[in-house]
Amino acid sequence: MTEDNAISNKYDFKSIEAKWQAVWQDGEVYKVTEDDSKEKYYLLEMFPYPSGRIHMGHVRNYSIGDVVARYKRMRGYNVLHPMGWDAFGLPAENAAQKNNSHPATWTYDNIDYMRNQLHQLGLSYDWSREIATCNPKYYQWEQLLFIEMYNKGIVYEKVTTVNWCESCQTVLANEQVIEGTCWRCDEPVYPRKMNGWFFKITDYAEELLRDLDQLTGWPEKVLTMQRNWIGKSTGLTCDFAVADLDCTISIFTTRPDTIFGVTFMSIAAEHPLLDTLIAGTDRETEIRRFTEEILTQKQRQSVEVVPEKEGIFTGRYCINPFNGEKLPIYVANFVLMEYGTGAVMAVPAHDERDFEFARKYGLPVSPVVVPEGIELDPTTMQEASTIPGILENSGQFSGMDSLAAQAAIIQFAEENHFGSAHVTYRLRDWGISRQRYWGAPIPMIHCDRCGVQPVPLDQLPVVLPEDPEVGSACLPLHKRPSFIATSCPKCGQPAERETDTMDTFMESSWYFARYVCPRHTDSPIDRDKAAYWLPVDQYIGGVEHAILHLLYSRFFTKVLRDLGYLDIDEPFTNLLTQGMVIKDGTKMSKSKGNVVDPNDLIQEYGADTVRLFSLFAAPPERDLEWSSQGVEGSSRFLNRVYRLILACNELLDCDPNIPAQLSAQGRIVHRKTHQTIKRVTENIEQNYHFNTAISAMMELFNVLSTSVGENAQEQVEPPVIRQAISVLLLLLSPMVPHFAAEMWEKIGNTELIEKQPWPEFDAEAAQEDLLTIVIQVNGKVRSRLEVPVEVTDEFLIEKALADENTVKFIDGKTIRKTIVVKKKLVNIVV
Ligand code: ANZ
Ligand code: ZN
Repeated sequence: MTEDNAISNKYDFKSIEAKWQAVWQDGEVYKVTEDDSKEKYYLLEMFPYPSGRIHMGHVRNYSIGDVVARYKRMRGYNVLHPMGWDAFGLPAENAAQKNNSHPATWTYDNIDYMRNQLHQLGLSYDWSREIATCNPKYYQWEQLLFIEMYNKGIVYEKVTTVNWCESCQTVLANEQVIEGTCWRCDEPVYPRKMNGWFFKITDYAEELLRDLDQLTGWPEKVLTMQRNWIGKSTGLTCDFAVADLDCTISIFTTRPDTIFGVTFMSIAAEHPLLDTLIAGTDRETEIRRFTEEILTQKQRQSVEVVPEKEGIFTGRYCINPFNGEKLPIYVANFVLMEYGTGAVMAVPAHDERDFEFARKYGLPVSPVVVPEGIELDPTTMQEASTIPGILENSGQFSGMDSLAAQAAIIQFAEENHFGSAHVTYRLRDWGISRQRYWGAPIPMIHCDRCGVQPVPLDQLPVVLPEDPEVGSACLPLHKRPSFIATSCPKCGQPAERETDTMDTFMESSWYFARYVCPRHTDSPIDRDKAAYWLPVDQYIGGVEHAILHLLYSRFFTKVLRDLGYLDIDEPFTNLLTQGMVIKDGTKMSKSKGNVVDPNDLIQEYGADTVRLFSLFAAPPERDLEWSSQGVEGSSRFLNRVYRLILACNELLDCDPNIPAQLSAQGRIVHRKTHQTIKRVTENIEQNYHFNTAISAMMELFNVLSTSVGENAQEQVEPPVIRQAISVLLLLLSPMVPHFAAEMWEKIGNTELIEKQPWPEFDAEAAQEDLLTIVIQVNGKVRSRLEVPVEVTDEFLIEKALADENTVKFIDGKTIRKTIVVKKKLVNIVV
């Protein structure tokens, strides 16, 4: 092959991609405004953290989103497709410290670099809406919302025991503690007492749970994770009178059906009644020593690490109100004061923790819920029996099914006024205080005289000081005297600013709403624009955000609704969680050292090839296994389409009308064209299975390539070829937009391909011609089959073997051979 040939054999992706990116940008092709004449479609991908460079996970996420955005535009929707930066966070501080620069510099440099990378991918964003959450023009609204929430009682301050990561010097939400270690640095996390700000997300627990039922466009597994995170359970709180004292201890249980199996009671070391129980008794000193030990142990223990169960008898007893039994009261290290009532009715026969405790301290085990077909012998039981069954030794409830008994026992307690049904949630209030520098300052002021005061609204934003003070650019706010000093908005006397910054999950909890009016200066959200655009119709992102980010966004949506900004209950109608990009079976990540840099790929193959590969290699929800052959293959396909179009360019200059009568091959191409439109459309509409859509387009290409040029077997009418190629380009255009735009222009179109409607398929044209195939068994005609003209041998054999008549004549014998004569017969030899 000569040099010249080699060049014309491949399309020049570099200049083509640059050309179309400029056309889109200069023409503001993807800029949108509200337009009541069209149906809106809001497509959103999770915005990236500006870590430095985009990775294959981003490429995948954004390629998927871009196909949907471009497809919906061609279907006539007014598509909002914005992009921005989740720009606050710890990595900026770490990097700044390492490079002796400022987090803001690092962040904005990264944003510039990554914006350029996204540009090179040809993603169809409305860039006029770009936001960076570290910009005061963004977080000023977050501060305003914080104050409005404070005024409404959704924000409060309290001293709590928090999860403290020493190495990150920060408080972590429970969700950020993974098996006792920090989600970011893997170091152990310890409890610590601290003042902090909280959102009352628990006020919304029931609604957050209930509205999951509306989210029919979310994956079932994400709904389940949300449900479990909220963790609703209905139980019983019940009062047990203390013997010889005039007081009662209230317990909380989720298993009221086991109430006749209680053999002792355990209370938390911090339980307020403990003093009353032991005051003046001879065991007082010993018990106090023990509880102090538990409490210090708790302080030192890394969170979520389960200690050995320990307890001590208080010397007191209480009375089970159901059967009058006298039960010893213990202090136990595994009973939490923060949960339920801080006291537990212990049922060793049916609760693991109680069983362990009872065996250790020689307390009785008394089974009352007997699963069918199982015998529970209290002396030989090796573990608690936690499954449902039939009640025994349970007074008037004996013989009842344990589930039914729960309701009956709660009702009995309520009727007799010693207990009541009690709903609890696993969900805790959201602690949003962070002691880090690179975040939005919490807009509050502490005054010695007037207490805590919100910053007056006309003094917002409270700007994060970006000038470095003494030494370090990342000094937290509590070490910056010039930031702290202010005056009280109420009494005017010197006061101090709050120095905590907000959890960076805050910014991402409402950014989707800010995109509808990113430059709006009167309020955080323009109500009219929000009413037009929201909710987001399709949200796309990684499953790692399936719990927290989505829960917080849902919470914020409800809060924004209650503050009067929105009139929706849920932010995201449909959710797609894409799989990971993996290489040799492990997740692609810097720490694994198996990263493929999309930049290198774009340089070598062009953006369209990279996009096509990431769409073709797997359906979106599955993991995508990286393969360099796959990338090569995608590149080869595009070049083959390119050469085919060049080869038949002259044919395309013809009357576009399809003649009524077509040649045999013309009919095949025409049919395939319409079948492909149908398949691609269905694949996109039903479940975004772009991989099968691309396969369908490849099939169309294969039929076309046997119909034109030197290899053509039969002459095909030019209008049929012209239509097939146009359709192929239109269907390809959401996936490989630069390539399709260029080819579209090359075949003589003057209007942008982006402005074309999605092709309609003609059902009649897509209809298969049917053929009658003869089926023989051992050479004798036994049956006939009606099948489409275009079928594979495998399909024919499969059909033949399933045919009733054939089966009769095969008569269970072993099949030795099958012979197919194309379009005529199948012979089965037995
Ligand atoms: C009796 C019982 C019998 C229980 C049984 C369980 C099984 P979840 O389901 O996680 O909400 N509990 C209550 N308050 C506690 C506290 N402050 N610290 C430690 N444990 C506490 O857990 C509820 C169950 O945890 C309650 O139901 C109680 O033990 C225990 F076969 O009561 B159960
Ligand atoms: Zn004051």
